[in-house]
Amino acid sequence: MSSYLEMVDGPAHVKRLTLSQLQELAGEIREELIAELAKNGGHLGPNLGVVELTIALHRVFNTPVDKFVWDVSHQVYVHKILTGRKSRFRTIRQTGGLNGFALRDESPHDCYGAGHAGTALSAALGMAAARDKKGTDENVVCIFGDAALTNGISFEALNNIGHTTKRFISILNDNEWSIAKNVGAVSNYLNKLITNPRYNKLSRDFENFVRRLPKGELALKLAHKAEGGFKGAITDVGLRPTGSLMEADGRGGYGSPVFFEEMGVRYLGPIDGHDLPLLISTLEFAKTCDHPIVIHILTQKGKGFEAALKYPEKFHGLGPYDPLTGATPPAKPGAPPSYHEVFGQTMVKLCQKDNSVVGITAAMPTGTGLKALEKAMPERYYDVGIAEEHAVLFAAGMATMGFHPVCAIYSTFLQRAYDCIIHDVALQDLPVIFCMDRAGLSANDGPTHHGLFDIAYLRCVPNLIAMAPKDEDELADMMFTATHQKHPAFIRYPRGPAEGVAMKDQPKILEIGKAEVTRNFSGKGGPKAALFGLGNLHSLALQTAGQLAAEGWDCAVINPRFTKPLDAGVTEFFGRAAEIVVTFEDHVLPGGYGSSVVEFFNEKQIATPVVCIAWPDQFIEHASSVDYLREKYGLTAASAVAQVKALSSRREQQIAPIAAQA
Ligand SMILES: Cc1ncc(C[n+]2csc(CCOP(=O)(O)OP(=O)(O)O)c2C)c(N)n1
Repeated sequence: MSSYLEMVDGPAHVKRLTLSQLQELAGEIREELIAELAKNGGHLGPNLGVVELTIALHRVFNTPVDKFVWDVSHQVYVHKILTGRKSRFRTIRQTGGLNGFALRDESPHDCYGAGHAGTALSAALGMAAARDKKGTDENVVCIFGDAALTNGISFEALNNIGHTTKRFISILNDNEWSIAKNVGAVSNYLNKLITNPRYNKLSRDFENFVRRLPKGELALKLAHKAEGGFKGAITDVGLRPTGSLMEADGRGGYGSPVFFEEMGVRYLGPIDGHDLPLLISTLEFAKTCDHPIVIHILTQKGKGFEAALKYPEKFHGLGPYDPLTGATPPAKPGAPPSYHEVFGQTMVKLCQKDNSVVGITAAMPTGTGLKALEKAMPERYYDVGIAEEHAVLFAAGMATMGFHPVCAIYSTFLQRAYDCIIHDVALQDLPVIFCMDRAGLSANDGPTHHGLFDIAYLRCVPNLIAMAPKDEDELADMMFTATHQKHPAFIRYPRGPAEGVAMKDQPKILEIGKAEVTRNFSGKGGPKAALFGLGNLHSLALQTAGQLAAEGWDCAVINPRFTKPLDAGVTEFFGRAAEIVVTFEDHVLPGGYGSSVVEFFNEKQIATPVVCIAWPDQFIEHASSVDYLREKYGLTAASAVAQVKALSSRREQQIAPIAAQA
């Protein structure tokens, strides 16, 4: 760490540095981000883009009294460094370390936690309304990206701002990228705004506007003192030539800020989001406004790191990399493919054979693997923006017209679209297919990103089929099976590498609601245990069976395949045949697969005790690895064996006195 960064440990220190010292601080923070994140990865690009903005915010405002609400909040690393967490920065996203997102219980400077997109405008507006009600004076500042504006909730908030408060500062951080390139009409609109050649006029309007307001002269003086002043900076950035008039918006016209203004939000910008003096002046001015305001800033995702500028999608969020070149370690030879790769390849295969299949992503082409379809068959691929509810309704519409739309949405993000699943897909019994990646833990990201609730939230919904493959070959079978259904079908699978099994050339159709017995009782004696290992925890069930067998147990292992409908025949047979049943699932205990087995036993009056290996009823923190968290929370073979043995000896003790009485 070098000089200014060494000195700064809280917002008060930021306020003491001169402008040129702050500019040096920005450079040092960039170096720190690049060097530290190289070790364990993180959201490098978004954070490099907001260095000046974050410094300016802390220079002008006063957290924790003033409130910063960050959308997604993957871009809060600089904010963490400037709010007393610098010494722990190297622990970010690691076991016991700082979380990678804003977290209310991590610091009073994190007034609002997030991890999902589109939440900031609404939450900040709620805070502003609460402040107005209480009659206090703090500033509420909402920072949201251009892609957050593809999300419905953001629009719901915009619709409401003008009616709700007179004091609301929002900053639209426009870097033209979501994780992938931002898509859709809003993105085009923002592009039209920033390429509008009438910025000189706008800047004059802005000056007049500023002059009329209290402290306006001061704000202008500050602005003009800043390098280039408003006009110069706006001209430099706002008029970045992108080509001919026709190219600017594709239709020969330019955008105007009327959209925001009609929503009752005063629009300022676009301004250079890396011009620290200009940012400071503009924020100073915003503080004086007695009407809601949006400041449109232009930033570069990955600024200061060549590789990140060149590959903004890769550097949005990534694992370890070389801090000089940005190179990432090559895949280990012979390593199994990841589930999302298998999903992507299978989508291409299915689409090639079946004209009714299309793929839909909500701004996650690479993460979900659907990019493979975009490359191979772009006409069968839809990126609808960060808009999960819309994605599901859009799919429902297509399904009414004979298509089999596949919504590739992470388990955690699908939570957004729950009503659409019930009201629009399941109630109308439409054959929409949901491929839920990241079902299970997303260890480094933590609780906002773990996909641990989907079995529970889907199990209670009529009409649907829900599956979990034990390996990648079964994932392909399940996808193929889903395309032959007349009902909604959901497939959950985890983040990361698959099992490394051989894939059949052609997937096969699975019988709905049929489990697979992968290891039967040996019949050689010993107490019997039936282990039901769902999805990626099937291998844990096999491992547990091995350990129990070594201690004299006779174990059967079942791959349930379906969490809805359950295989009644197999579940009843093994439930009655075994002395103990164990269920394994990468999901929370309440309402999960194990719960469904217990309910089923109750219904059938099967008295066999059930040990449920699942995540406990609490939000699971982030950590360096899945293995660490599994160990901590008992999702291991050793824990399963111990629970089986403890239950078995309790039962023996209960039975013994009864036998003695007899
Ligand atoms: C509901 C939801 N869907 C998808 C995501 C995945 N996601 C995280 S960041 C991001 C892009 C955000 O882009 P933008 O808001 O423009 O911010 P930037 O990263 O460009 O600063 C996406 C799609 C999410 N966090 N939440």
